[in-house]
Order: sequence, then structure tokens, then C-alpha cells
Amino acid sequence: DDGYRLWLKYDLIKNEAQRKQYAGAIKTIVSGPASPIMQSATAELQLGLQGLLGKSVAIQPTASGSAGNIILKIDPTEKLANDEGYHLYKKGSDFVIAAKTDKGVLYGSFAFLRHIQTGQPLGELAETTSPKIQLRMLNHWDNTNGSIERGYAGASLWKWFELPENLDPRYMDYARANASIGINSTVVNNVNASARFLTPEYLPKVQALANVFRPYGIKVFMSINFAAPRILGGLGTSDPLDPKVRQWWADKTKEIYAAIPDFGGFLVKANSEGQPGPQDYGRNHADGANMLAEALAPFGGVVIWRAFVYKADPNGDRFKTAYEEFKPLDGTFKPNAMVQVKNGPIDFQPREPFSPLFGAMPKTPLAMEFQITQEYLGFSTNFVYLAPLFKECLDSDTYIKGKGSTVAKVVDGTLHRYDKTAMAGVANTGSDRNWTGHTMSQANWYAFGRLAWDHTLSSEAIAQEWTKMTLTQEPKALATITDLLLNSRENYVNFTTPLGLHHIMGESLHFGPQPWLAKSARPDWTAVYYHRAAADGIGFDRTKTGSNALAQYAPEVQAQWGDPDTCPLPYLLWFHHVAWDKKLSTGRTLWDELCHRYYEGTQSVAQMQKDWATVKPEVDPELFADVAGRLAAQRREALWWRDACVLYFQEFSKMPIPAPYQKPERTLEEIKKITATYQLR
Ligand code: BDP
Repeated sequence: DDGYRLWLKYDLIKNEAQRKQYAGAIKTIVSGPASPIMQSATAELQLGLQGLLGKSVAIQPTASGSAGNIILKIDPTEKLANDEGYHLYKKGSDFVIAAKTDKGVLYGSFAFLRHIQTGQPLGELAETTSPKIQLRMLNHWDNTNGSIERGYAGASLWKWFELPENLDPRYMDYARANASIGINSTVVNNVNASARFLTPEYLPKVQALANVFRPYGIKVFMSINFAAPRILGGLGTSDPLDPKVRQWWADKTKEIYAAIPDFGGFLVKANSEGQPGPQDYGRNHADGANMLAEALAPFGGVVIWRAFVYKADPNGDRFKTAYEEFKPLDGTFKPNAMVQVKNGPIDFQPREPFSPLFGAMPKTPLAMEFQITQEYLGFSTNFVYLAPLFKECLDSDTYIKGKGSTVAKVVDGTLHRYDKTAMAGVANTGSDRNWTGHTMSQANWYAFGRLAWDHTLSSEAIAQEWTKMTLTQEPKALATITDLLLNSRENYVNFTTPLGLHHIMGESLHFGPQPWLAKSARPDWTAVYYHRAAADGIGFDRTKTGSNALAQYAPEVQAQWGDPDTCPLPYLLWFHHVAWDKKLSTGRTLWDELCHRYYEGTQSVAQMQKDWATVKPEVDPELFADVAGRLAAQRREALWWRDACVLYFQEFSKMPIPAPYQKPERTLEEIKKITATYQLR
């Protein structure tokens, strides 16, 4: 098994009694009204059942007999929260997949297959569910030349040079995988966008992808370069208030919709990390977004404007910028504009508090941006299951409208009655045969989709579901792998950035440790800017005595995090500068606790290796070996992190490595050389 089939393996069910039961109960697929999406649904059911049951199940326009039919039914009167939900139920000896639209039936068909893939009895088929978020999207950071910004699983899936003429079969398998977890939109290109995507050269390529994705219910979006009117249109300006510029966007948008009638809209990174934007002309983000919103409105498209902005200010706090720039604009965006906010205030760190923008813009639909690709989580050598990270953010309470005002309720629109909702995940896919590099990273793509559909699902339930479909159903191995998945993120935090440390990774590459990094193109790209280690302690004071970023949160949140004595340890150094010898709630001093976590975190990787070894008999040998090999690499990297961090911070704490831990065998100078090697081009 090379991992290509992801969780849609459809291997013959091993348990013969169970397989016979399913096979006996299922006779035909009754196709319902014809449409390309319905055709995807029936084809998938047939493919899946053929594999799982080892029998070919005929697709028929009407039921034959009154037993064993899987009836696909579009019924606008179904009691479902929205058009994409589905209702699975038994009717006599038939099975019904009902929804208001063909899209709902498609999702229901995948759910029906999942029911069988995870070994649940057909007699208990009863599921009613609708997605809680409207736009469940992947953001690909893919470039015109086939490279991927922060991609760790090979080159881009999109073979731009062969498109539009040649359609790699992977495009359809990509669409199937997404549809199976409810993802319904995709931004095909990097937010650091080349204007070339809007040219007559690239538009047909994007159109070709859209044509493949459409029968799977997936809409295509594009990232745009804000300076396109100047770069492509030959206009002297891209000022959003200039009528010629507005006309250029209106015309370009019309051209796109002529090629892709169901085009979703634009994703925009502007005035961020050197990208052009409205501020280049003294305009604000809303001016820029509204110009594009106006161009998209006649076609029903949306503009998704990113809030990932920060200024290079050595005395400021990068944490605060997005809130400062965007909150005052609340209420000034057009109805078809959304603002997309990263889960945390800095940048996809292994752990961040939720961004204070969630809850702060009641009149502007805020989209969630998570990162599935493991930019700051060890690329594709590290086993890190991200559902707990996503859930930690979604379940955080903003207290904006009193207790229970969770980030999830902001994003799903229920808290502020947003009429547009979206959740985006920066994709971890690439041209590697198994799509995601690390086999276990497939679970992150899977978990993102499932949570975008229903954020109330637990990390554990998703882990089990994925494992059953992807690796094994043997109870002991299943339990072991579930535990491995659930603990993996905390382990990673412990050996890299425990107790609320953040942004101490290798410069630009964002891999490996470099806590000593003190000079970079910008102060807020260094590590010392964030950890502030000194003789008197470590951590970024974001309380009133420091940057006061905490004031961007509701008073209840400030109360939770504002006092170093009661601030939960995972967030401690995010908000406080703490003395090395301060006693923590664990009974250890800060220094001892820090060491404890670095050592235990590293040790936990050795334990992961041992636990993984026990599932060998139950997992496909190729998949087993892939994970085992990557875990061995992760162990080496964990030691690198541990040694780098304890030795470097020890220069400030001047305290010994506490017993029972042994001091690293290498010197800090030796470790620095390893990091320097990684930094070589
Ligand atoms: C940072 C990445 C950078 C992205 C940027 C973004 O390092 O490559 O372009 O985020 O989200 O995490 O725009």
C-alpha cells in the first residue's frame, strides 16, 4: 500500500461474516435524478462497494424489488439545516440517502460508505447532519512554476505546464478525497500571488481544474495579486478608488466567470510581508476588499481578505497588529466580503492563544484560517495530529457575549449572525505518491474537513474514524494508534516550545531550533524578540506592564491569562516574563519545568517509536515502514531541539540541568553548527 488511496481504500472487508452480512443486505444502487454530481455519487458507491464487498452492485434508475436498494433521493422537504446536509436511514429493507440537493446526496453517499468502512451495522443506519460552515476550503500555496510555499510533500499537484490539455487523473482523486470529507472549495494558488494566474495563459488551466472538480461539488477560488491592474493592465496604478482600476477588476472578473461560471471568488493577501495592497495608495483594507467585492457581486462571488498583517516595529508587538488594523474597519465591508483570520495572533505556531480578532468584529464575517501543512510543526518528518490544535482554538471562549461565546460560534456564524461562514486550511498536499509526505499527515487533511463540517466532533472520534479507514480496525492496534495521534501534538510542543514559548525556530526555513537568532531582516522574524530570555527570566510580557496585548481580549479572558500565578502553563510565556526560579503549579521552578518538558517531550518520541512497533502485525508493511522511518528522524530532530533549547536558555538561567536528566552530550556551539548547516542553501 503506497498510501495513494488515502482513507478511501475500499479494500475487501477482512471479517467474512461481516462482509457477507453487508453483501447480503445490499443489492442495487437506485440512482435518482441525473446530474453530474449524482453521477459522482453513484459511481463512488459502486466503486466502494465493489472493493469492500467484492461484488458488483448495479446502478439502476428504479428499485428492483423492495429489499437491498440504496435509494438516492433529492427531496427539498427533508428537514435539514441546509442544502448540503444529508439524511441516511433505513426504510424496510432498503437504505435511503436523502438530501435537499445532489450535493447533499454526494456527501451522504460518502457517509454511507464510511459507515461500512468503519464496520458499523447497517441495521443502525440513521444519521442526519448538515455542515455548520458554508465554505469549507483548502488554500493551496502553489506557484506558477509548480513549487509550493511551505509544501513538504513534493511539488504542486497542479501540473501547470501540461494544463489545460492534459488532465492528470489525480485531479479527480483529489476531488473525491475532498468531497468525502465535505470540503467544497479550493483556492488553487499561493496567497503570495503571481499576477500571471489572471492571464489568458493561466485562466484556461484553472478552468480545466474547475471542470474536473465541479462534479464533486468543489468550487474554485483564486488568490490575486493586488497590483494586477498595474502589472497586467498597464495602468499606472492599482489604487482601489481609481475608476480605471475598478473597471479593470470588473472586466477581469467578468472574463473569469465566462470561463468558470461557478467561480467562488478571490482570496487576498495585501500589505502583508511585502505584498502590494490598498495602503500603497493611502487606502485601507476595506477599500481594497470592497472594490473586489463590487466586481464579484454581479456573479455571486465573494472576496476573502486576509487579516495576516504586521509591521516591522522593534518596540511594538506583532501580536497586536491585525486587531489594531482590522477592528476599526468592522461594519465597513460589503456584504460579499469576508475577513480571514489565522487561528492565533502570530503565525501557526505549535501552540497559540486564539486570535483576539475572533469576537471583535461582529459586523464582519470572519473566516478561520488553519494551517494543515506543518510549517512550524516539523514538516513531514514529524508525527503531529492537528485535530487537538484546531479544537483547542475552536473551543476557546472569547466571552464576547458572555460565557460560551466560543471561537467556533464566531466562525460558524451563530454568535453574530454572520450570513457568510468559512473555514480554510492551508493544504498539506503535494505530488508525493501518498499526497502528504508523512502517512500520518493524511489524518490532518481528514480532520480538517471533518471539523469544518462539524466542529463539535471530538479529536478522538475523528482519529478513530480515520485510523479504521486508513490503517487498521484491530481493537488493540486501533487504541494504540488513537493514543499516538492524540498525544502527538502535546509531545511536539514539549520538545520544541513548551510553556508558551513561540517563534524560536530556524530562520526563514521554519525548521529546527534557533532560539539564539537575534538578527534578521525584521526584528519580529528573530527568536529573541519573542522569548526575551535574560538573567531575570524568560517570556513576553503582554500584560499592562508590557505590550498590553492582553487588553485586546474580553475582561474574562484577561482575568484568566493576566496573572502569572493562575495563567494556564501552556500560555504562560505567551503573556508573562517569568523569573527562572519562580515556583510553578507543578511544584517545579520555571527552569526545572522547562527542562522537564524538553526532556520528557524528547523521551515521548522514543515512546512513540515503541508504541508504533507494537502495531506492526496489524498495519500494511509499506505504511508501517514509512511511519517507523519518519519517527526515527523525528527522534533525532527532537534531541536537536532539546539540546539547543536547554543549552541556550541555560546561558541565562545559569542553573544546572535538574536530576534525573543528564546534561546534553553536545555543546551549544556544536548544536549551532547543525542549525547553521540547515540554513545553507
Ligand atoms: C507564513 C509563511 C509564509 C506565508 C505567510 C502567509 O512563513 O510563507 O506566506 O505565512 O500566511 O506562515 O501569508
